Amino acid sequence: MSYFLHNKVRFGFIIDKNSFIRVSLSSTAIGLTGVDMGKSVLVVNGPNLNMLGTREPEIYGKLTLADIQAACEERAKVRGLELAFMQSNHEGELVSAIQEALGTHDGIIINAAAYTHTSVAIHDALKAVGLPTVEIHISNTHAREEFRHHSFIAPIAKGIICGFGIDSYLLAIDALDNIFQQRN
Ligand code: DHK
Repeated sequence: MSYFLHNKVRFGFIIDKNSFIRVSLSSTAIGLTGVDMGKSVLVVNGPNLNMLGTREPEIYGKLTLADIQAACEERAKVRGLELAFMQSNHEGELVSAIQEALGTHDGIIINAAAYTHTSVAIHDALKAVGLPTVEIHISNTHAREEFRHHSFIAPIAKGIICGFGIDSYLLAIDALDNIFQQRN
C-alpha cells in the first residue's frame, strides 16, 4: 500500500479476482492505492478502421471507431490508466505515432489492420520503442483468408487477442494493466 500525490482529475475503484483493492482519488489529492498510478496506454488503429460501423458489418460489427474509443476510455478509467487513441490510413503516420509513444506511453495496443500482414516498418518501429505491445483484431484473422494468417507484429507482441469484436480492445487493456502490475 502506498500514498501518492496525483494532479489529474480521476476516480477509480476496482476489486479484482484476487480481491485486490485499488482506489484513486481526484484532483491534486493525496490518495491511497495498492498500485502505481499514471500508466499510459496508446491504442493504434490502422487503415480502414475509420470505416467501422458501415464496413463489412457481418465481419466487423456495427460499432463505430468512436464507439470503441469511448468503451476503451471507460475501461481505462476503471483500471486507473491514461489512454490515447489514434487511427491512420497511412503507414508512416502509424510508424511516427509508435515512435512518439517512447517516453509518453507505457504500453501499446495495436490493431494495424491490413498493415499487420505487410508492414516491416511497423514491426521495426514497435521493436525500436520496446514498449509492451498487445496485437489485436476485431475478427478472427485465422478463420479468414490465408493472407491474414501471417502477422509481422506477432513476433514482437506480448500477446495477441483476435476474434472478440470490441472485447479484443477491452481485453487488451486488461492484459496491459496486468503486465504493468506484473500479475502475469
Ligand atoms: C482489420 C482489418 O482491416 C484487416 O485488414 C485485418 C483486422 C483484420 C481486424 O479484424 O480488426 O486482416
